[in-house]
Amino acid sequence: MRAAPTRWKQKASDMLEMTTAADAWPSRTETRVRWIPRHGETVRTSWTDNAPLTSEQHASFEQNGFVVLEKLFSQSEIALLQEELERLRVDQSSLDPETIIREPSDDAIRSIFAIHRQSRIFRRLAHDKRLVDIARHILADEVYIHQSRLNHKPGFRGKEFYWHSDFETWHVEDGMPDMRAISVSILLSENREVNGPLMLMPGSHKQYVTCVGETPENHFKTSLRKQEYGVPDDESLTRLAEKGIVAPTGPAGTVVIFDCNTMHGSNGNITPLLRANAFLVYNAMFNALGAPFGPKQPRPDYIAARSDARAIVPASLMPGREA
Ligand code: 6CS
Ligand code: FE
Repeated sequence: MRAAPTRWKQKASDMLEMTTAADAWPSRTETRVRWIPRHGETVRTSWTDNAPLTSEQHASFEQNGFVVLEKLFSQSEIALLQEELERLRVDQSSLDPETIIREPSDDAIRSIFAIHRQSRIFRRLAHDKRLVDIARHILADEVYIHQSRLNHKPGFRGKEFYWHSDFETWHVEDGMPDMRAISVSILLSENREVNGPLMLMPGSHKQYVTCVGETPENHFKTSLRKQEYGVPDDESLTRLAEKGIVAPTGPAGTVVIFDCNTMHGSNGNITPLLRANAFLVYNAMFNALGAPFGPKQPRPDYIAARSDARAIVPASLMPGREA
């Protein structure tokens, strides 16, 4: 009789150990798909009058997992970013060749990673007070850049990005502990219905959908051109899409901010029209990367920052007010 409480105690401590060691967001570990609900608020700071988002924008992010901001930047700021985009497209001599990802079918540039470290203009953009304030508001912490990239989706041959949750990849392949990161996409060309704009599934950020298939080592060497692991199953995508699929369109300068777990993707671009954007991922400081949950080898720093995980200082994009 008296032994029972001890056994219970023993059992409780075993369970505690199991809970601390267990992965809260397992993926690519089982042959079946699981939906794991996400609890708690996505926007971690309560809305007040001086928040950097209006109450509608704040509520849209909370409910849908994304928000679209128009006219955040001036015409001259956008022109400056477009000039820099073009400069890097034409001449990559200043870039680390490793950071340039090409289309799977030809040599056209698909993405350039670590642009905030390789370009003064994009470094300023990453530090821009308007963006940093929104990131701090949503994540309720100081922030740093986990990943940055330029996505060119060239006319005629730009290929699609299949449906995915960024967090699924960042957790499994980069060891990002929790859903405390946001992506900011700054459109650098007009995005129309026809030239392969970003598509998002509203509300999908509230469910974590596990993926099937073990990640091969060095997966990034192929996944950034065409992703084959970390891909959700058709049935889950069908269910998530029941709330709709939204493809925000707008002129260059439009900003789309989305949660790291929002299901998204984009079609190819067979139009003659360029589609390009700059992409910045802000992660909460306390959510810094650990060991990957999947492959043993972490991905390179230019894809998932470890060495420069320090808070970024809000500044202004315009010259003369350097970060
Ligand atoms: O693997 C990654 O980290 C990148 N790949 C995709 C398709 N989206 C998120 C991220 O930029
Ligand atoms: Fe993505």
